[in-house]
Amino acid sequence: LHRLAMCFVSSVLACISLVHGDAAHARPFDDIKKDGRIIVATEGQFAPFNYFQGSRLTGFEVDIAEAMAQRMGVKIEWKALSFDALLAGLRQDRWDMVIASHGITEERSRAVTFSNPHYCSGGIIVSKGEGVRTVKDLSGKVVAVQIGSTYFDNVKKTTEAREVKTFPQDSDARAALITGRVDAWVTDRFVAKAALEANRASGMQLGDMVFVERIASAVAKGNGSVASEINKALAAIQADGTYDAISRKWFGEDIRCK
Ligand code: LYS
Repeated sequence: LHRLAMCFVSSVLACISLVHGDAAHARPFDDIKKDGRIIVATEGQFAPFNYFQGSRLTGFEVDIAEAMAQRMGVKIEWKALSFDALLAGLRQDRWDMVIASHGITEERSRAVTFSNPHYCSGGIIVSKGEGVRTVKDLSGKVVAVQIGSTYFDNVKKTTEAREVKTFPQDSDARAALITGRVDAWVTDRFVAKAALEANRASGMQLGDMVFVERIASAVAKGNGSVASEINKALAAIQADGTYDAISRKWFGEDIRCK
């Protein structure tokens, strides 16, 4: 709406560039603070980090973001979108921040600015029955992963899997394993643990970790004022016990990077 209003008061040329996104620039923290609300995008399909309980968005990252926003003195307006749309939307200035379990990678760092990590984790092998536990065991096997994830890149890079099948959502990759369409599923180790607990009859079991990663929220490339407010808020909730309490509530342990 704001951008549309800008169109009316600015020249035709400026208007065209706004519509095409050339002139789109991320809101600095001062603007967000004045507005009183920060627009935060997540996926909502990655329990227990961000997911829907009925129509309610919940999860560890939702709680962490809410606690950080409280520290920053702003309210969150949540958006839930498919994983592959999230970082691209920062560039188009569609939201101020993304928190959706993104691992910090070189490639992503070229497109967005990451805050400090809010947890450390990694990809783990999940299989059914014996025999598929280690990276070596994945040789010649069919592995399911979510599209656009670090699981895809790392399974490609470190294993000799015969095929890496991609799925729009991580839960689709899980379903492929449960129904026996693939030999293994590689996902976040905390997601895997929760999935095992929720599907005890499925016969799924945990294997080895494939890689480790630091998970952070992201802002538009170069939006330093928002990144530094996020870092300050994260440090504050990690110092005052808030982070620890949220982490224990979801995982029974503190999952911050050590
Ligand atoms: N941590 C992984 C990544 O950075 C997975 C996130 C997937 C969320 N559904 O790609």
